[in-house]
Amino acid sequence: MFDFLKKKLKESVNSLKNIFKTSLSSEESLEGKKPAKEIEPISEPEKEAMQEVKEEVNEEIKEEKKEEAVKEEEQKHVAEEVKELQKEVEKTEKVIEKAVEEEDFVAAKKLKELAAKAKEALKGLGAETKKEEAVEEKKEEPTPEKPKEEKKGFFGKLFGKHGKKEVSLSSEDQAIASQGVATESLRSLKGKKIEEAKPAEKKPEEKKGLFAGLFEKTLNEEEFEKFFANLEISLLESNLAYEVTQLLKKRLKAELVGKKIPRGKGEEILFKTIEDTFRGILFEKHPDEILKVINENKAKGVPTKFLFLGVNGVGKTTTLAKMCQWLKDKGYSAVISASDTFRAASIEQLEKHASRLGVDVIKHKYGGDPAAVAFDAIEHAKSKKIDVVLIDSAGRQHTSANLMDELKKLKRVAKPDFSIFVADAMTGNDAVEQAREFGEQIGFDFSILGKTDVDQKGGAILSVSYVSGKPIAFLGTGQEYKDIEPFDREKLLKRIF
Ligand SMILES: Nc1nc2c(ncn2[C@@H]2O[C@H](COP(=O)(O)OP(=O)(O)O)[C@@H](O)[C@H]2O)c(=O)[nH]1
Ligand SMILES: [Mg+2]
Repeated sequence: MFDFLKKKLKESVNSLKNIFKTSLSSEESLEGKKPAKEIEPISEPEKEAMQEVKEEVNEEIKEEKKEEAVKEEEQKHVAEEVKELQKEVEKTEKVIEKAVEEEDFVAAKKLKELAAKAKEALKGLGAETKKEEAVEEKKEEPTPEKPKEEKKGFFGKLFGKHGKKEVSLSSEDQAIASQGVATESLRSLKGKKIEEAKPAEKKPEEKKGLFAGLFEKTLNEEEFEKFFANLEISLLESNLAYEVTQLLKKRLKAELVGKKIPRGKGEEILFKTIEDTFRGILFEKHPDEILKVINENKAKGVPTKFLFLGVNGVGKTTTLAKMCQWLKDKGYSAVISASDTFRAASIEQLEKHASRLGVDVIKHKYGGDPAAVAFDAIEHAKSKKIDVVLIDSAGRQHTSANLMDELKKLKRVAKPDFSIFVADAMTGNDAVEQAREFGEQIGFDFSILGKTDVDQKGGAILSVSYVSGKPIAFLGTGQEYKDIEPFDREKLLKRIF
């Protein structure tokens, strides 16, 4: 019943992701990568490895009898550059951390610039971007050992001692590199053959904090408005009432604007806020509360009266019949009041239901006074000790003053224990408008939303109780008597989230 809404929410999540994407990375998406805090710093073994690479690279140059003296010269400088690189890691880290503290966009801008530099340098290293294929073997070289799990992290892969491999960086590594590690020093390593990572000892404590906060993002008001404008259209298309969209806007704004949102958390915050808001606007009427009243009345020897209200064709009569079955299953006796004296064949329709359900119908002529029919049905119930009176009513447009007056009279005379507003979930915002109108003019105790089995959008269910301020007791889920289920908020939310 929420297929449409779910699709729309997913789209809005993607649009939120895009906002992050454009701010964090110039061309490559960093999306889906681990949060910065999980990125490894340089461990001691890695530092040693960096040192070793100097000798090994030099060795290699000699072995291969490099003809170009310039290149040989460059190779000799690797060691110094590695040391330089270390310093720059620390320096860059501080700069970015400071920038993040001060203002996220400054940091983001910085990241962007550095990312561009890093990518350029990495291109020279023949870096691969596939995350999982961290190390790609060169055909002409001996097959090295399989890369081990621990060989994570930028430096671990860049500098290591076993296996002669071309460096291949995962996207995660590129992300790290793009945070400033790849600088001019890194650039100077272009074209060099670098050894694969030595398996670094895991030092979890060092993993934390080094780049913490780098992936944070702060949405400004303008970005939020742009994002929400699209989400709002989706929500309205899903039949959510305008009031609900505005409530969501307020809540989302409070959660997203001006707050530091760690990478990958935007989606979570978005969904959680929407879910919490939906939870807050869905009021349940537990069936036990209804049964309690019936039992209390029964103890007093009086019938419990249910009045079914709603516009034409929403499913009042069908819902009344379903409720009759539900109550009968619980052991209560019932009588039906054919108080829709307006619609052609309405009395016959009720008689059919009644005979199938094995209950009596109290009826008058067509065009008769609905309140008088209800009066008779109640008297009948009293004299026959029947537990429940189910009062049907005529549905015309909710805007019809005549109908509303007639219903007011019916309610005055019948004095129902429960006035039930029946709506067709499929009609979306119309259902919400009807709930508002019936609520204001007649007043009701709870709603039953029918045809939820054929409603793809779900917005009416989410909006009716909020707009009317009255709980939902049941959902109609089909055309059979059994197709009615107590409204369960959490179950419903699980279908969306
Ligand atoms: N699919 C589906 N159809 C329903 C449901 N409830 C009612 N209907 C159908 O809606 C139509 C109108 O129902 P009816 O009870 O006559 O509406 P009323 O004019 O409000 O009394 C009938 O064809 C019903 O079978 C439901 O929960 N699911
Ligand atoms: Mg009817």
